[in-house]
Amino acid sequence: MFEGLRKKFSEVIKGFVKKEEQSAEQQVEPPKQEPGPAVQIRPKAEAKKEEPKAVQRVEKPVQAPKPQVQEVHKSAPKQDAKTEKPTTREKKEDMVKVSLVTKVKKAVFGSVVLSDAEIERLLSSLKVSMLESDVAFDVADNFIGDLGTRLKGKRIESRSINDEVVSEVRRALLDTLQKGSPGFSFDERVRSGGGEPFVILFLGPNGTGKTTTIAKIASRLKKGGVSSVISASDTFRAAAIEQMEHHANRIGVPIIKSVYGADPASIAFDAVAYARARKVDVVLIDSAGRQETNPSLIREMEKMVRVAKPSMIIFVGESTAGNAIANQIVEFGRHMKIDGIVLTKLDCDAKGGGALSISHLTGIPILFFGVGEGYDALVDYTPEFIADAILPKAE
Ligand SMILES: Nc1nc2c(ncn2[C@@H]2O[C@H](COP(=O)(O)OP(=O)(O)OP(=O)(O)O)[C@@H](O)[C@H]2O)c(=O)[nH]1
Ligand SMILES: [Mg+2]
Repeated sequence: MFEGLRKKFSEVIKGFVKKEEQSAEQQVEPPKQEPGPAVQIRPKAEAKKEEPKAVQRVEKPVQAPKPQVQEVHKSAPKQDAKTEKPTTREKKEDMVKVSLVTKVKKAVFGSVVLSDAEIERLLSSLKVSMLESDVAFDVADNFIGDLGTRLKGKRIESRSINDEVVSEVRRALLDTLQKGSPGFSFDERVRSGGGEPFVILFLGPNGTGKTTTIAKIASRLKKGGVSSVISASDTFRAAAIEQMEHHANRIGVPIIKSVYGADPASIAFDAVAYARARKVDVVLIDSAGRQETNPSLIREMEKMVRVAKPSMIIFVGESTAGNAIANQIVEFGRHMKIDGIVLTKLDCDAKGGGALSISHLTGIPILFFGVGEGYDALVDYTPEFIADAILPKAE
């Protein structure tokens, strides 16, 4: 689950932090040839003597980030005011002197400003890592933009560069993922029927995990004290009814079933009637796997929607299908309103790009992740779950 992103993020962040820590060490340690008092701005001639070493370090873009120079101009107006308009060379020398002052200031405050050039490199490497893991371009872009704003010009304690950078990456990731959050609680929503059963129709391509997800949700509802009945409305695939029945029996929830070839919509209708009569809270309707491109199967599904009048339609897609799921959802969405997504088999998906992108691409929230075959292997979509899985622990 997200192994690819975790590894890449870890490598990229480590590389960045290492460079920044080295740079901070150089900045924090006062140069050897000018101990203590040399902090003060000295006459040009003296500065010139030591120029080669200082100039080399300061002029490197990485070691002389913009903020240092800006900071310097703020603190050096007195000297400038006294002198006549400086020549370019004088300006350069002033920058060198000022930079030395800044270095010592940093020694006092123990903090550094990250290099803009290195931040750009970090952002670009993280973006490539995301794209390689199938994260949609817009999502990667959004994340990088947010992270750039957070890091640029940020003053960081030189001892905690790693922790600060990791936590800013995490915050940017959470912000980006927040946009895909459902904004409602599934458990509360299913209880909102007001005496009427809450009817959920599950649909999606073949073999994505619809039947297993229904079993997981029935088990979860039961544990939470919510009653449910299952409609075995896949009358198409061999053994589909027995499979659903096996799960229902193991979990201990009623199932309404018929024979192969029977009308799936009428079984769903019977299940809703059963729930109404017995005051069952939730109806979970299974359906045969179908491609969004098959018109007769789509018509059958439309009939189910008309007859069972679901309170919620959930699309079940396989995480490994990546962003192709978004196209499937858009196609299904032309015929019925999809309210939520369950992304299964995340445990088998080393990339996980779809998990980060599908809500952005479709505007439909992911409700749950399937993370295994057991009944408990269903987790709520939360930005924190993804961030925890992707980000290296701070060392
Ligand atoms: N590893 C893993 N396997 C899963 C997950 N969800 C479902 N599966 C497995 O995927 C296979 C297909 O699951 P089903 O629930 O039968 O899928 P379906 O969508 O109902 O399939 P059809 O009815 O044929 O369209 C089964 O072997 C499940 O155990 C998951 O989150 N992780
Ligand atoms: Mg099935």
